[in-house]
Amino acid sequence: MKTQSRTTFLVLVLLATGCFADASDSAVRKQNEMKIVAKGLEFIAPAEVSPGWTRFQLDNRSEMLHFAVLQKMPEGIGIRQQQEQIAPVFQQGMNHLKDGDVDAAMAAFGNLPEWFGEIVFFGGPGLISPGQTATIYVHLEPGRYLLECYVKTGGIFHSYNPDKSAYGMVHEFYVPEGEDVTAKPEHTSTITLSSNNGIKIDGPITSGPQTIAVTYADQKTYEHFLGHDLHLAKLDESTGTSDLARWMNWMLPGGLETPAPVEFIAGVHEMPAGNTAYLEVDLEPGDYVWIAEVPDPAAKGMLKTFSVRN
Ligand SMILES: [Cu+2]
Repeated sequence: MKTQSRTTFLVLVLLATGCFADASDSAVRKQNEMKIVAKGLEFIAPAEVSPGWTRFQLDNRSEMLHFAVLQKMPEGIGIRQQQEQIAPVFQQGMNHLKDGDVDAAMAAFGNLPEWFGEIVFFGGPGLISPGQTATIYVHLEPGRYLLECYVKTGGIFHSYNPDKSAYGMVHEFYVPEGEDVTAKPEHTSTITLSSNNGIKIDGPITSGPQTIAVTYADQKTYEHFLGHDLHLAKLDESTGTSDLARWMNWMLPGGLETPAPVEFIAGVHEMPAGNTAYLEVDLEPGDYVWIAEVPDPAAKGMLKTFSVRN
C-alpha cells in the first residue's frame, strides 16, 4: 500500500511537470536527414525530403573546397531556369570583373531575371574543406529547393558548367506537403548575427561535440549582392586573417577560389531576419575564426578569432 501510493505520487508529479509528455515526445520526434556527398564538381543527394527540421550533412569527398547554399525557389522555377538564366549571367559578370571592367560587369548583372530577387536564401551547409563534413539543421517548409556551390576554380563558378551538356554544381530537391513530426535540435550556445553588431556569442564554445544556434537578428544585401552568413575555419601560424578576409569576397579575382587560405570546418549560409539554424561541430583544442562571406568582414564585426582549450 505504501509503495503503491508512492508510485501514484511519482506518476502525478511526472504528469504535472510534463516529464512523461517530453520523454515520449523526444523519443518520437527527431530531425529529417539530408545527406549530400560532394564528388568532383557534383552533389549526390536525395530528390525529396519531408517537411520540418532537417539535418543537412555535406560530406566533401573531393579535392576542392565546396559549400551548399540552400535556396527556396519561386513557383515554377527550378534547376533548369537557374542554369539557363542565373549561372551564365554571374559567370559573364565575373569574367568582366576579372578583366577589371566593373561597368561591363554591372551591365551583365542587370540581365538577371526578375525572379532572382524572389529566391529565398535559407541557410545550407557552409564552406567545407576536402575530407571534412559540414552539419547544420534548418526548418524546411514545403516547396522546391536548390543547393548550390559557387566557389570558383580558375575563375569559374562551380555552379556554372561551360559544357552545356551537363548542369553545374547545383542539386534540386522537393519538400512535399505533409505533417511536421520533427523536433527542434537542442543547443549549448547561441551566435547572433546582425548588420549592426556583427557576430555576438552567448554561451561557451568548448572542445568536443556541441550544437550552436545561429540566429539572424537582421539581414541586408551587401555590395556583393548577398547577405551575411557564418563560417568556421581553423587557423595556423601560416595564415593571417587579412588574407582570409580579402578571400571571402567572391567579386574579387581570387576571392572564393579553391583552395582556401585556411581549413574550413563548418558554417551556415545566409537566412532572412528572424530565422535560426543550428550548427553541429566537434572541436579540438586550437585557434579558430568565425567569419562571414561578405566584403571586408572585419569592418562589419564579422571576423572573430577565438581559442579552444582542453
Ligand atoms: Cu564547389
